[in-house]
Amino acid sequence: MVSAVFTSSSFAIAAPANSNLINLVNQPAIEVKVSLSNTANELKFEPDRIPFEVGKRYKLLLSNPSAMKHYFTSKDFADAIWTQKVEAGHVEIKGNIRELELRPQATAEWFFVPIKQGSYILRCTIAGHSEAGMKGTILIQ
Ligand SMILES: [Cu+2]
Repeated sequence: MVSAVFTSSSFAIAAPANSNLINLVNQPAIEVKVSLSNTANELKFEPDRIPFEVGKRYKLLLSNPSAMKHYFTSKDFADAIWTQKVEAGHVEIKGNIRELELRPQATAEWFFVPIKQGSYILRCTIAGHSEAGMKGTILIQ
C-alpha cells in the first residue's frame, strides 16, 4: 500500500497576487524527481542538489524505494514557495505543506511555485539519518 503522512503547521498561504496566481497555476508543471534513499537503503537524497527557479510551476515527484520511512524536511524552503497541492494515494491536499513523511514504497507529488530566492537545507529528520548523509541543498534562483 502506498501512503504518505503530511504535517501542516499553518493554513496561511504566501501566495502571489491573485491575477498572477491564475497564470502560474495554468503553467505546465516542470517535473523534478527526488528519491528518498534507494533500494540499497543508503541514507541519502538522490539527487542531493535540487535547483528551482522563481516563478515557474513545478511537480516534485518524491519517492521512497527503501525499506525505511524517511522525511523530506526543509522548512525554510517551504516558506519560500507557494504550494498549490500535494497528491498522494487517492488524496489531494491543498494549502501550505511544510514536511512530508514517506513510508517505504510511498510516492507523493508536490505542486508548487518558488517565490523567494535562496539556498535551503534539506534533511531527513529521523534520528541519525541526516548525520549519516541524508541531507541536501535546495537552490531557488
Ligand atoms: Cu531518513
